[in-house]
Amino acid sequence: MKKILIGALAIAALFMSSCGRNVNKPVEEEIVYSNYPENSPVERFGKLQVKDLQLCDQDGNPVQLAGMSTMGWQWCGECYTQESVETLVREWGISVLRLAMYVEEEGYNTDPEGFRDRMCNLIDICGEYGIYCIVDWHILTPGNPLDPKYAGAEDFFRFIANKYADSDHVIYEICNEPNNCLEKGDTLKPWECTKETDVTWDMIAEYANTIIPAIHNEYDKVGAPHPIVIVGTPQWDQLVDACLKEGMCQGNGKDLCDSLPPRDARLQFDNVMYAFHFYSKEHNEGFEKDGKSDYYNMYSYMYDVLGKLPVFCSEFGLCAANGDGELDPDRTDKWLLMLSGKNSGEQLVSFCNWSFSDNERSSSALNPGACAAKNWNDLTPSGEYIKKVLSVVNLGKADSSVLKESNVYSK
Ligand code: IDC
Repeated sequence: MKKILIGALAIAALFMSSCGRNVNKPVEEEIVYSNYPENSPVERFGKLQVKDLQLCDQDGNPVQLAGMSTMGWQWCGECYTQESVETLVREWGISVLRLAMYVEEEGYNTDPEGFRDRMCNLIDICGEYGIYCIVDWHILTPGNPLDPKYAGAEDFFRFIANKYADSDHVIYEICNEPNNCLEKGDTLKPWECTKETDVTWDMIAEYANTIIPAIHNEYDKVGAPHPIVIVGTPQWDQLVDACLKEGMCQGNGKDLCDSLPPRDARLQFDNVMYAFHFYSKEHNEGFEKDGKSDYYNMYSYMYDVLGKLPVFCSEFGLCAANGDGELDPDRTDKWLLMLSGKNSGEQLVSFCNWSFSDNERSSSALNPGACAAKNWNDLTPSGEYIKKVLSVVNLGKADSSVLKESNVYSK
């Protein structure tokens, strides 16, 4: 979706109609025609930017995007079509779709060109409906973005940035969930990590300091403002403020994290945001462990972080981090209310729900078989909840069954 400047055309027309006489009425405002649909999110907000802590529209007003994340296209590719995106826009009211492109896990590395084409196709569909999309380089195992398995990142991002530098709706997420797992178990216990190493903020920063300039370079070539780039943070996007602390704080050791000396290792680029992911059944106010009740309170941690860094919540689920099991809507309310400004920075944090898919896990918004049947509203309990949330946040519809004020987290 390109923007066409018609200011120049308007001047030419004035000259012609005045038969070459000097036209002394200057064209005061450059008229910009955008072919994003009228009243669509991108048409209204334009090119996004980060000001201080806040994601803002082109004019500097705060913006909160809310939408869905895809699952892996290699597993449920039939869920992502022109028709499903249209339903998500028109009936669910999403303003952003995260395009999760796994790199390992049978993803991009098996067919780089095929996956890249699919990415472009989905970017184009999002543009056609005037919603933002997130180009997610979805690394998972190994969890180090510098791993040789991810060596294709720079070429991939150069290609996308070159193609879309003059489009306003493309956001970049340069690495999903950095984490310490290098290798997963065999087929008997595929979820078990068999080899670990520390993946620190400094390693992520080294990666970001290569990829972000590569993206920016393509935008600079056409004189376009730099796009929003979301950067992953250690421990599956949970140690969000690692760039403000010396050393590595791992696990849920609150005392350890709090005692690390402060530093400023933020990335030195405009329009950078830090990724945060939560799964409410697991990441919440903490729970008892070994008889102790002072376990890590993620709410309290993020409440503070949101006053320090611009954050984008590109993934969250109502269930546990394995994407399955019991849902916790009340605790999800608590998180989403915090993201909607009830935090120390009064920051409006954009979010995407995991996931728009129809597999058998409880995090899927659709029931198994829904995508093959093109039944885009065959909702699971998670899907029902999130569809209501989106209508409250994006469409401003009152629905007291979600985002209950009684669930506000207060410090
Ligand atoms: C999970 C999928 C699952 C797939 C697995 C691949 O739900 O079907 O087998 O990935 O290893 C994340 C990750 C995301 C996970 C999701 C749910 O970003 O890739 O998807 N999750 O476990 N972080 C926390 C949870």
